[in-house]
Amino acid sequence: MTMITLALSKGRIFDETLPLLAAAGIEVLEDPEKSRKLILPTNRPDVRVVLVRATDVPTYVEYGGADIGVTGKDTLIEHGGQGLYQPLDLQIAKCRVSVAVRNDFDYERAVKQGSRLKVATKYTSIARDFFATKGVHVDMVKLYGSMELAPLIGLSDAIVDLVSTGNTLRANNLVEVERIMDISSYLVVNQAALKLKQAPLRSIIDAFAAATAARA
Ligand code: PRT
Ligand code: MG
Repeated sequence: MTMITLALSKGRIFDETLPLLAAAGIEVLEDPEKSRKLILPTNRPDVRVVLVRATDVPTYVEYGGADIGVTGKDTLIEHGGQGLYQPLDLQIAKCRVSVAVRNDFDYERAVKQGSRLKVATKYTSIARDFFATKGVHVDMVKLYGSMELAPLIGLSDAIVDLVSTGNTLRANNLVEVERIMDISSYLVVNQAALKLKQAPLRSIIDAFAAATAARA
């Protein structure tokens, strides 16, 4: 039997991948919010799910710790995508990467004056590219979470972060001043596994593709 290992992160990616798995005839047998297990069995003896941090999904798949995974485009860009086949935009966990500032900070003016901008973000690669293209000089502060706090306590002028409803920004007196890119989650596949486990992986990819097309 060829075992297929699928890497998912808890939360929205797991939740939004479940219906696609169901369409492929795969049912996860334990609820990650209740179980402490990191390896979850499915109704198929040849398919298992491993739970990893969202930012670690591309790394697990790159090194073959998992054959296949679901990860946000944001995470994929920051990872670099090396060693990964990206066959499918699943159109789930949608959001955008944006620039936000305190609502009393004049971003347009700072950009026009050519001021150096202090930017706090987890997305240093996306932010660097964006501001370089704009011709804005930035000092980057790398954070791993709660980016919204940085401008409020004077750690930065701006943040580059994910925005979905905008509620988090509003709750912290921040405003979105630029949309950098739209984000959704992708299926990623280990390139070597795709050759060695071609038939079972193809059938999962095809079922995900059909389910994604049916929802569009
Ligand atoms: O939470 P943890 O640190 O473990 O990891 P993570 O934040 O990387 O994982 P998770 O599960 O929160 O996000 C996984 C993926 O979901 C991301 O890589 C995105 O591709 C996607 N996604 C979609 C989002 C959002 N929408 C989202 N709204 N990820 C995070 N958010 C956060 C955002 O960072 C901000 O703090 O939600 C807040 C904004 O939401 P609104 O609705 O208030 O605008
Ligand atoms: Mg999160």
